[in-house]
Amino acid sequence: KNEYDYLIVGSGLFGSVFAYEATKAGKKCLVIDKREHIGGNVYCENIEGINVHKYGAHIFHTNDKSLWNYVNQFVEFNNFTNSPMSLSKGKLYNLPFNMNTFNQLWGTKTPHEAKAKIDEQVAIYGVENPKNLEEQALSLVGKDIYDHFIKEYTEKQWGRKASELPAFIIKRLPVRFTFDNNYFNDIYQGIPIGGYNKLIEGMLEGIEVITKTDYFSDRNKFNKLSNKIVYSGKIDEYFDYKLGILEYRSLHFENEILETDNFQGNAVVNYNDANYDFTRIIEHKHFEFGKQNKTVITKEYPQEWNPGREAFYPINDVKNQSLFDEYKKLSLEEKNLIFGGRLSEYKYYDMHQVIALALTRSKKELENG
Ligand code: GDU
Repeated sequence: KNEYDYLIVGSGLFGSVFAYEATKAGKKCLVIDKREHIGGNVYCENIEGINVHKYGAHIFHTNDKSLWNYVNQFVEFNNFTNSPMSLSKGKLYNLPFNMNTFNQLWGTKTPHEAKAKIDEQVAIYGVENPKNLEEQALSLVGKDIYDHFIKEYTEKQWGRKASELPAFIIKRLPVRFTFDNNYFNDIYQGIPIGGYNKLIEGMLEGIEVITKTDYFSDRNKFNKLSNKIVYSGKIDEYFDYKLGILEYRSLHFENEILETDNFQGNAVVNYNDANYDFTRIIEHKHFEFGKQNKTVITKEYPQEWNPGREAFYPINDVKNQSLFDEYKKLSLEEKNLIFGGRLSEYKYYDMHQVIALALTRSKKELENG
């Protein structure tokens, strides 16, 4: 018998939820992570007393009450509401697209006026069956909104023409005919009070964790330690890239500490215009209503990805998706292995989706074994 029931590769949300559930069921787990800290991309670095979202802004939201209660058992969440602003052609607008945005853009005052404006533009620029992001956006919201808030932002974000991107990316963004700047439609939303590290630490409390340890540095040794492996890394790397490399979009973050208590008055300001190389500025203190004297801001620069860089957004185009499907087939043939999470499923997941998935997978696994 091996020393552990589960070796968990990666201490992000998938691995941490799985480890917590398995331990609760009486299983022995070892969690390893190649980074020097736990938490994967939700990890926060404390700078000047501010929790800096080191791998990009994370705002928790869900419609599922049991999931909300689940995360709140580890750390209480605050009532932060994401209401990003967008700087476009020198002027600030509310997001997501709602009555405030339409008023700022066109001076429309009623839903009727705003709808008429959008309908008029959709009639001119929309198409019957949108085949790409540009056509999708023009068909949903028309040209003014597309030109002010979507085209340039999207082309920076993805490094490709909007007409060459899949339509589904833009379906994430809500369009509303109410004066509601809440970016998310979900009932529950917030940030852990004291930061995301508390969430992960709560899940991994009492569980053996080794950081700065790369599974691939000695996978034979690690495989022998446990009966089963729970893997949340890149699926193509698991198979030594033998079918090819899955592509991603990467990000580069530049932090600045500023000698002011309030730089932009909001956690998230998107920079639509192409003359800025970054897509947004995050001012982290606002996630927790911080009262510190200084502030920390992060400029987010999209980057081409290569295997040496951090993999952030999967490129779910036809080519990459079919390569993923091939890897997925291989993964289903592996015994004693459980895959899960954004990188091993090559999916643009939000946090609540990853947690829900880890709960389902661990339940199934622990009931059977
Ligand atoms: N988009 C625009 N203009 C914008 C914002 C987005 O065109 O001002 C397009 C882009 O193509 C983008 C897509 O819409 O790729 C999706 O936008 P999201 O803001 O949902 O993209 P992200 O995943 O980068 O956003 C992340 C989280 C969100 C939220 C956000 C912070 O996934 O849930 O937390 O950061 O406001």
